[in-house]
Amino acid sequence: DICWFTESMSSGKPVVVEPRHCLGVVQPLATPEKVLRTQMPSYTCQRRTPLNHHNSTLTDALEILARAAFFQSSEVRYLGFTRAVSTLKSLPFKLQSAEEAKDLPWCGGHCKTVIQEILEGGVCREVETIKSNEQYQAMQLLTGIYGVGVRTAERWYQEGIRNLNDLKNTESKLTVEQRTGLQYYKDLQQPVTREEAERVEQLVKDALLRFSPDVQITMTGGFRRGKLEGHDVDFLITHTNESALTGLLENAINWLKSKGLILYYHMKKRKHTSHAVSSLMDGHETYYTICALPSSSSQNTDLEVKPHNFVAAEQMACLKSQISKGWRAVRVDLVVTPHAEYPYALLGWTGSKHFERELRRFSLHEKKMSLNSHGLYDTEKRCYLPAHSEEEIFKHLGLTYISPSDRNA
Ligand code: DCT
Ligand code: MG
Repeated sequence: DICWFTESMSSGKPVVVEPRHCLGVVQPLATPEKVLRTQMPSYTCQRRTPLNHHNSTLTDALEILARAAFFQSSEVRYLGFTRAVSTLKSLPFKLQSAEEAKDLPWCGGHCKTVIQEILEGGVCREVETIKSNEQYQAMQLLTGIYGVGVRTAERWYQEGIRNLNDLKNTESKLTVEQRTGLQYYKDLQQPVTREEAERVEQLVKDALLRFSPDVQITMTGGFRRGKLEGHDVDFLITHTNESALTGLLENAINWLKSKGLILYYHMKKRKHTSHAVSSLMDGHETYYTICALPSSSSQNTDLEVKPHNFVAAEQMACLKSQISKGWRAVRVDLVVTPHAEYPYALLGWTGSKHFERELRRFSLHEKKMSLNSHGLYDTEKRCYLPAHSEEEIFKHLGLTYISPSDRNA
């Protein structure tokens, strides 16, 4: 029922529910909350998931279980917990009891037990045990290094590596990407603020417009969804004239490099994946970079004038160090897309990751269509469905349009 969320969530108020006639008997009036719970659609892309929601104690705990499952490469459990998290994030009220959870998609079984423990006692023992587990802590730390995935972190852990100091002796064995990740570790751990993202946008625009005055540049990822902070800044670049895109990003990157604004980059251009094997990450020309973002002129005075007792001491030290060196390292991803694919690329790079995953699962299982950041392929009619906007893509899929700020699944 795609209408499920439209009235109720936009107003933030529960819907008025009419009595139902069933087998000739008038059923008692269900509470609006119960209707919302029992009728919640199962796919994330069929409902709104705002940035701020009502169940963060539960979602924080379940996200730890999801991460632990991810570290153990247990995809089924990872997806199970992630789907439960996403359900709770789109619930427009605070869940009161585990009994209520049983009506919600993906919130039964193991998740229900976790929800019950937290709602009744404030904490979940399993989650607390994971948080204090040495391997979990090491995996969290090591996968936080740019260029280090779960498999590498797992191998390092087995070799006895527990922290960044342990890695110093093995530096020769690291890839260039990992060495760079280690070198800028502190800066890259600091969340990028919206203000910093906007200054990065200015740098990227200055560089690109130098080579092509009509190029179109859009900030995507978490910032497009309204997040105030992110782990990086993502940009999508296109031009109505496709030939203007040839070599454009390379020129812009070289220019930024010559100004000392690029600390590291690598480019990936994967082959255009066939729609029969729809992959998560697609084949657009993508530059993964680390930029040196110059400190803003106001930053220095800000730090002296404003009381910063809400900032942790370590964070404060990092901020001070960034100011004294005059810049901070920021992860920036730049993606080039042909204009005809732009709406699909925009939808794909806006995220969230889980929203994208669900959109693709819905397309394939419910509509027999294969979706990726290049297009939408109808496997029954055997044709591609062009689109001029994100709205049109939702329409092709028979889904109500969901704005970026409601894709925070
Ligand atoms: N993406 C995806 N699948 C992946 C990785 C990324 O669909 N495996 C898409 C969705 C989000 C977008 O690319 C940008 O990725 P991130 O920067 O990793 O995510 P984000 O939502 O922008 O998170 P953050 O705010 O922390 O940068
Ligand atoms: Mg991002």
